[in-house]
Amino acid sequence: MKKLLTLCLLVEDGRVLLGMKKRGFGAGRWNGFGGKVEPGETIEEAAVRETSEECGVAIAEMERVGIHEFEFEKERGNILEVHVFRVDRWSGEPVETEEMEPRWFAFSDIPYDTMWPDDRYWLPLFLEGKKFRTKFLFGEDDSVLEQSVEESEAL
Ligand code: 8WT
Repeated sequence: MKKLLTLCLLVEDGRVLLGMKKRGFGAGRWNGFGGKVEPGETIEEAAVRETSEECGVAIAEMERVGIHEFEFEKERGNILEVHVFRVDRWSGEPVETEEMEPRWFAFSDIPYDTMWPDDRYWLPLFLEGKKFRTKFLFGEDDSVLEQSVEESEAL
């Protein structure tokens, strides 16, 4: 079984926009914007919708830069396929919503200790402008049990 999800990171002037998740899955962590792809929706449509819902900005230009396959040890065979987008143009200013409190972080000051533990493996590649494919297996407390991260031109 495979689930499709999106993850969008706005980038401007050497900074990246993260949101503090206020409730639900991943609450208490800084991460990008995104979520499940709904039936009848393309991956890109889902990325645009979720980013609007979670921080109020309308994406004008984005590029898919990575694909993750996340799996949890306690749910083997249930793959979360996460499509990662770098967002380079948008309209509107990020605003706090029920879901997220947005904040800009300098590339040199990323709060890895308060992020999903996979982020420290792949976000540096993202910040270098590289494309990537990853696989992560998570264990108890979302610890990383196995990981592979490779640069990939094609995706
Ligand atoms: C991440 C947002 C995530 N990793 N890096 C995430 N950003 C299922 S593991 C995981 N959500 N979920």
